[in-house]
Amino acid sequence: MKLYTGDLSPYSAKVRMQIYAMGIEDEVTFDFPRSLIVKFYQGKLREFSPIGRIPILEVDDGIIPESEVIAEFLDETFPDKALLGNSPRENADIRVVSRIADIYLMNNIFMALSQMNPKTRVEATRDLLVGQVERGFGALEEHIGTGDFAVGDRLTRADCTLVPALVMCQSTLPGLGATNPVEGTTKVKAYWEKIQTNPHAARVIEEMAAGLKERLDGTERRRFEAAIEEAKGGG
Ligand SMILES: N[C@@H](CCC(=O)N[C@@H](CS)C(=O)NCC(=O)O)C(=O)O
Repeated sequence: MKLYTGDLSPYSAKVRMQIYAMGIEDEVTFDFPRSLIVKFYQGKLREFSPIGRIPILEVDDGIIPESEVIAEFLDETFPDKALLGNSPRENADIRVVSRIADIYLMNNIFMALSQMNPKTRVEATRDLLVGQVERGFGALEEHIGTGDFAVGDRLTRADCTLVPALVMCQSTLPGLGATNPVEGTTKVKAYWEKIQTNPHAARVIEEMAAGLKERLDGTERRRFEAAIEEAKGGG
């Protein structure tokens, strides 16, 4: 199996964290070949995967898009290592936290990225999206557990989705002129302080930081330009 993934991509980080925590790195290789890098930055990834977004899991008979679907697939493929709970009820709690992180935090933050530049910002759009993120935090504060992990007493898929989402909140909300909503919470704040010491969480946090650095210092752009040049040369 091959996972097409990017360091900075929180949806990719979510699946990578799951793979690390399941201990299945021997089963899945990580890649983002030049041909796909070119398509990704030219907005043509949908020629490879109709949804046109990463992560994408390539399996023997085709591709699987969407981080949550890939996550379920990995759990079902390696059931003895699945990052779910001990009962249907606990699984429901895990899925609720994962959905809050995915849909109400990450999705709104992604849309709000278009409002980062104060010169072109539409305040009403920014307010709407930041408001939705804050509302998501209100729900998260109610649903998250009080132990070392988001749900229950071990690392689950709830943590794998939540950690990259919280990284995104930390790195983008100040740029939108908003306070990171983590600061206004009690349980989420305590969780965030603890989970960063977990080795699988720490690993994806570091990878995302490396990805952000590469974006800011131009390394990512240069890699893309080199990939285009090589593609033109047919090399
Ligand atoms: N719902 C998708 C979202 C994936 C997503 O938005 N990925 C971003 C990178 S983190 C992407 O590929 N964006 C490219 C685009 O929007 O064209 C998932 O869970 O996998």
